[in-house]
Amino acid sequence: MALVTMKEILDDARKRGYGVGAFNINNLEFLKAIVEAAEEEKSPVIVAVSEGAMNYAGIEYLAELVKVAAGKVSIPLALHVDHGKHWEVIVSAIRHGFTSVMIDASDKSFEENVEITSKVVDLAHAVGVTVEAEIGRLRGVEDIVNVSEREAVLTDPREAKEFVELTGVDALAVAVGTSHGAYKFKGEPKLDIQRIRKIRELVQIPLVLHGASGVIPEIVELAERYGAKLKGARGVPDDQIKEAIKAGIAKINIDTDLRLSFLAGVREYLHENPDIFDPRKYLGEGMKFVKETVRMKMRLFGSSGKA
Ligand code: PGH
Ligand code: CA
Ligand code: ZN
Repeated sequence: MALVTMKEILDDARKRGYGVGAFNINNLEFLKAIVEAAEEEKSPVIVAVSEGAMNYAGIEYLAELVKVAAGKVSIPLALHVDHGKHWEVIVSAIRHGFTSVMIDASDKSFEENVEITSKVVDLAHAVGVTVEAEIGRLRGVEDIVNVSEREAVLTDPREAKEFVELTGVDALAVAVGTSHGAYKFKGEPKLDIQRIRKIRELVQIPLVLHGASGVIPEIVELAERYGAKLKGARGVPDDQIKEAIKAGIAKINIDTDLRLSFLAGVREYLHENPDIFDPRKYLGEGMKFVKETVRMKMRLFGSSGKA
C-alpha cells in the first residue's frame, strides 16, 4: 500500500491505547528488516530518517527504497524525518515524498521554537504532511542522530500545552529522563512517568518518547563476547516503556537497539566464519538480528496485530 501519514498511524494508536515504533534506517538492510518485521507482526510502522542518514545514503536513495517497501506490504507505513534541524532538509524531504517531518528546534528559546515550528507546520499542512516538534531537551551530547544536546531540560507540562496551541503541531516529543545512544543512565534507569501523565492531561495530541532503546543486555553481551567494547551501556527497561505508553506515549523512537543488534549479528557471524567474505552473508546475519529486535519491540509496544 502507499505511504500513509504519521498522524493516521498515531491517532489510531492513541485511540486504542498502544504505542508505535519509529525505527531509524541508514540503508537497505535496516529497512528490509523493519518492514519484514512489521508485515509479519501485522503492525503499523514509522520509518525514520535522520539528517545524518540522509548525508550517509542520500535522501533520494532512502526515499525511493522506502516507497518500494511500502508498495510491497499491506501494513500502514509512514516515512518520517527524524530530528530535522534545517528548513532546506524539511522542504527536500517533503518534495521526496516523506509523509511526516520532525522539526527539532528544542535547543532554541521557547519563542524561537514556536516560530520555527509554526513555519514548518504551515508548509507541511498545506500538503498533508504530519509535523512532530520537540519541547524540552534530552540529556547528553551525542552524534547518534547528529544532534547536539546539552543538559536535560525536562518538559514543562504547561509550556507543552502552550506550545501545541501556538504551533498546531500533530505530535510532540517530550523530555522525561531519556537520552540518545547506548549510555542513558549512570545509576538506576528512571523515566518521569508522572510528568508524562501531567503533559497528557493538558495536551491532546500524541506524545513521542525519544531515546527509548532498551540497550538489550543479551545483545550487548553477545556483541561484547565477539569483541565489542560497550562497558556501562544501559537503556530503558521494558517495564518502563510499558508504563510510559500507559501514561500517554504513542510513538517510541528506536535507533540504538537496531545498531547494537546488527553489530552483534555481524560480529558473531564474522567470528564464526573467518573464511567468508561475501557481504550478503554477514550483512544478512545482521539484518536477521535487527528484524528479531523490531518484532520484539512491536510486541512490547502493543502494535502487533493492530494493522
Ligand atoms: C531516537 C533514538 N531517535 O530519534 O530518539 O533513540 O538512541 O534510544 O535508540 P535511541
Ligand atoms: Ca532535540
Ligand atoms: Zn531522537
